[in-house]
Amino acid sequence: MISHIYLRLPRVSFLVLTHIYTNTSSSSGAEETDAKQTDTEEKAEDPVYADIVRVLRPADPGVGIEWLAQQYVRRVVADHYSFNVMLLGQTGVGKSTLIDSLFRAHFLDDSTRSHRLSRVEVVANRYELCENDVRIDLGVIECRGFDDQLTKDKSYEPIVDYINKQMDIYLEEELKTTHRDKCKDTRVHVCLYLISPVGHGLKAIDLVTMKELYAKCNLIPVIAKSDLITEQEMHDRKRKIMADIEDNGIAIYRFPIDDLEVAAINAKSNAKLPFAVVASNDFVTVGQREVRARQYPWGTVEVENESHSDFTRLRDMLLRVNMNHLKETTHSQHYELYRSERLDQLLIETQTKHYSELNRIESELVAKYKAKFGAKDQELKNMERELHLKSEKWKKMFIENRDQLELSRQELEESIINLNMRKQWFKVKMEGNVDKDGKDGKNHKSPKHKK
Ligand SMILES: Nc1nc2c(ncn2[C@@H]2O[C@H](COP(=O)(O)OP(=O)(O)O)[C@@H](O)[C@H]2O)c(=O)[nH]1
Ligand SMILES: [Mg+2]
Repeated sequence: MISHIYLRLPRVSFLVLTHIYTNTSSSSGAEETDAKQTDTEEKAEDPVYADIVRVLRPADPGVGIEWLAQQYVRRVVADHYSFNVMLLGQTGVGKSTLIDSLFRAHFLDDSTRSHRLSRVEVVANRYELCENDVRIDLGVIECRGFDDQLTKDKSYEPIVDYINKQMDIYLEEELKTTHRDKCKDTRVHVCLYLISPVGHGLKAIDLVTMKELYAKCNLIPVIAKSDLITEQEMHDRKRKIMADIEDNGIAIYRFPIDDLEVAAINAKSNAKLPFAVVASNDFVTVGQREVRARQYPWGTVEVENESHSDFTRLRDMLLRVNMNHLKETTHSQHYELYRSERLDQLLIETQTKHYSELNRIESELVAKYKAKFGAKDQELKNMERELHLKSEKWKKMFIENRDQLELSRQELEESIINLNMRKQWFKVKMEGNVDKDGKDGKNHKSPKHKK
């Protein structure tokens, strides 16, 4: 379900971009600018540096370079900056209350009967949030019925399917346009994984789900309802949860420490993970102010009081400091990984499709050929068989004739030899008769006829 609700918020200061914008005019910003100027002047005097870059300072009142940050802010705001937060955790852990508290608003929630769902249901709503003329298009994605079923080993599937589906939608958009900023972005930029404050370490369902999710989106574990446990219990719970996360190789989102401007605060926040938060939709008057709080017989827990819980730190980390980084990481890390795998898969699917299409065409052609030339084909085959039989017969006859001829040739040769011998004998006899008539008178016998 997608609904569009326009919310004009009291000041939450959620855009890091406004932070850039205000930096140039704030007093601490002015000090920083002075320091940067001195640094630049020093570099300009350095002969080696001066060889490469010459620093020029346009005369006052300036030429407009300083408006670059505002140009960037304007473009981002005009392009409809979208930010999508997923809330995951068992029914009743405090997902809806936390998102309301984070944005100081009241979002749609009809999850009263989510514990009766037969499977996990992912419900997404869209809202337009406006703060000091900066608007964002916020997606609130709540996973209902999580941990409510008897069979839980596949509880993560609808969640993973939803995340993949949004990546697919973005991929489709991206393939259609050349301008990345114009793509409608419904990808999950951060998943707040709410963990019960009581228990030892993480439950099996938490581990299985986190393992499935950490490579798909920026996963931030959060201990909900931290007002229900003592400070010591909270420290123990944090330690055990982090040990389970590390032992199971789950790479949760870490706030970046490569940007010097926010490195210190991010490093401090990383050390406090998982944040233990309190949330509420109730308001209590404390002193002169009305604050979001939980009222107990023994006292009041203020949601935005830094000494009561990590709630303010969580909000600052998500909105004021790292919102852009969460979006960038979603794009450069999780989406890129998904995209390359998906494109490979698409390539294989296309090749398989082409291959089966070729097979189909081939079998169609064979069938058509058979229908058209089937009878002729059989006739040709019969003729071929007959020819083969005839050629075998002729071959046999040829061999028999050849043998017969050979025999006749041998007999003829023998007759010739015999004849020659007789001729010789007669010749000798004739000569003998001549001699007998004239000299010896011996009686010569003729040789026997040799067969
Ligand atoms: N003690 C305590 N109760 C909370 C906190 N946050 C929410 N709750 C309560 O827990 C109940 C369930 O909260 P809800 O936000 O509807 O949970 P969801 O089902 O996860 O969306 C409500 O009665 C809330 O008032 C908290 O930080 N501390
Ligand atoms: Mg809810």
